[in-house]
Amino acid sequence: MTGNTHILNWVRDMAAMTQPDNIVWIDGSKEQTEALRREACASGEIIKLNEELLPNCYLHRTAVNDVARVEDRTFICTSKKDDAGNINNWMEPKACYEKLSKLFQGSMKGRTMYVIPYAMGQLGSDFTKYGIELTDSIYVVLNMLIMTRAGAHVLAAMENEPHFIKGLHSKADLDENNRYICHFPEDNTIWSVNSGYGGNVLLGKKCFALRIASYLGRKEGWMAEHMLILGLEDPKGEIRYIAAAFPSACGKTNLAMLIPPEIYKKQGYKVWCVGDDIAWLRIGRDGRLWAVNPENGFFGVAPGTNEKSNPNALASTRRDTIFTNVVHDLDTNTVWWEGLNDHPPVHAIDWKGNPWDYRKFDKKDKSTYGAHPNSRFTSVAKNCPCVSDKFDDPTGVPITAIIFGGRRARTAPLVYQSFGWQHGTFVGSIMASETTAAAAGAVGVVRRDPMAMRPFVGYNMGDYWAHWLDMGKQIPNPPKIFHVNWFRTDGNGDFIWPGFGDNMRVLMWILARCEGTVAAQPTPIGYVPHPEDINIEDLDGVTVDTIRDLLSVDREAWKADIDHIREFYEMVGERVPAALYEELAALEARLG
Ligand code: OXD
Ligand code: MN
Repeated sequence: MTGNTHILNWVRDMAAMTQPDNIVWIDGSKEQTEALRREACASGEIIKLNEELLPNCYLHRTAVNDVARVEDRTFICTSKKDDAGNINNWMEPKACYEKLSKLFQGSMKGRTMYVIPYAMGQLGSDFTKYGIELTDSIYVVLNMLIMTRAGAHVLAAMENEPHFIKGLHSKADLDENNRYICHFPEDNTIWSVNSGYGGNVLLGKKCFALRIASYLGRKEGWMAEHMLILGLEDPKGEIRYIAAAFPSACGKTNLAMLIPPEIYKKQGYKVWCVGDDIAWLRIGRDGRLWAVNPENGFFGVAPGTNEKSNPNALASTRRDTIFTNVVHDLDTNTVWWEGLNDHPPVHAIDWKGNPWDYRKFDKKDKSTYGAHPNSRFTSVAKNCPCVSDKFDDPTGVPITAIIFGGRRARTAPLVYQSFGWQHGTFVGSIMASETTAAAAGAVGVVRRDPMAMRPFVGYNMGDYWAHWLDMGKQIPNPPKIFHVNWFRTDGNGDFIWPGFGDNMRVLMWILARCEGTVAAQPTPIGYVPHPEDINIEDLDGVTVDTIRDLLSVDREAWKADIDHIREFYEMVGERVPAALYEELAALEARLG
């Protein structure tokens, strides 16, 4: 175990409250992990899949009322309400501890408490932070062993460490009316109760690596962002790294694992994945901004993942993976989900555990889906065919460009470049996505999601923007900041840009701008490419005119957006930096 009394005392106190029958320390050994898998198979918590077709893979189903992150039950508990800000739900820390203590009281009776020592980041790196998660769920343990670096070696590294993130999780009764995901950034503490769904219970991910880490980043002078990291290698073997923030379910995993179009592949271009969801960024000794992916695996959305959309992600799921809420194919003892292929299994069980008849499937009726739309795979990053050889590098990778992106039918062009860091921060702050016909509710409703961090900033959004502006002043050689929109539609509502691998054509323009080898046209919103500078070689049905249309700046749509942005800033409140209001006024003036 450990001699670290900070850890021992805290585990003792949490056990006194939750009253587990046993306490088991997770060491990460093959033997212990295998024994836990056997126990979870025996209890039905997980199902072992076909060892030949999907070696070392398992299927888990959550409770039907527990399938996604719960933003309305997620709280930031700072002593002052203003420090959490208007975007976050807030509870006074003492009141929250008291309220949740009642739910945790005796919640592990008859169960085992697992103690998971884990690190976010590679051991020995300046970036790395430690956490301990206490949980009564073997599913959580098995996922954390994939998603983080966890086990005895981490506990040994924490031997003299007073600072670690204290995470307490109990499934309790899975009561959705008493489900709480609470963060106490001033105490380095996370309490999560009455859920068993990944984003609510794998406390290293959104809770620690984004909410608590963003708070620590501000205090300590670094940044925690909802960003993928990819490396683009040119034929000379030089690799440039890009970090990109998109709202949840806008294709971060697909972009991070992009397959270059044939025209680039045959010249020797390659794309390497460093991370698909979270980036921690620090100023390096060379004055550039450096990034690591603090995670160790991918917690990806299964539906829509296939051989064409993302062969690398699919390949990552072919072994050592935990599938959650997908279809169980009984004939082959494998898994399936909507969009995997055109061969749904004939004898199958759906995500709720009921027999599933694929012939009744109706795209418009969610109740006929075999896999839940938010069903997931938890896969080992190192199993990804395009994982970067810098994945484990404790120094991380230097970032050349930052990209923000959203899903906009008309307003945002395919790509534009900000005028500089301050304007780039403004561009990030006004990021937005529109709801699509695929989801319930009105079509085209704009949700502002600044830097894709709306659900994940662990403090006041205005202070977060101020921190971005401060960082810009401190980075001697900052990345250039861009905005992309893969989702412009034509009059019929069809996407104009092919997306997926062809997004590399846009990345090439972005990198050329960073090198200073291509010109651009200044517009009121930023620098937009000359249409002929986006490479459309071998791109069926896309002409220079298509690109011209994709790059057009619709002034009226932007003017209409200004009011929406101002309303949003007012909602964020008094701490919105003056510099961002100045950028808004300047944009308005440029639009005329
Ligand atoms: C998310 C995720 O919801 O990564 O953003 O799971
Ligand atoms: Mn995410």
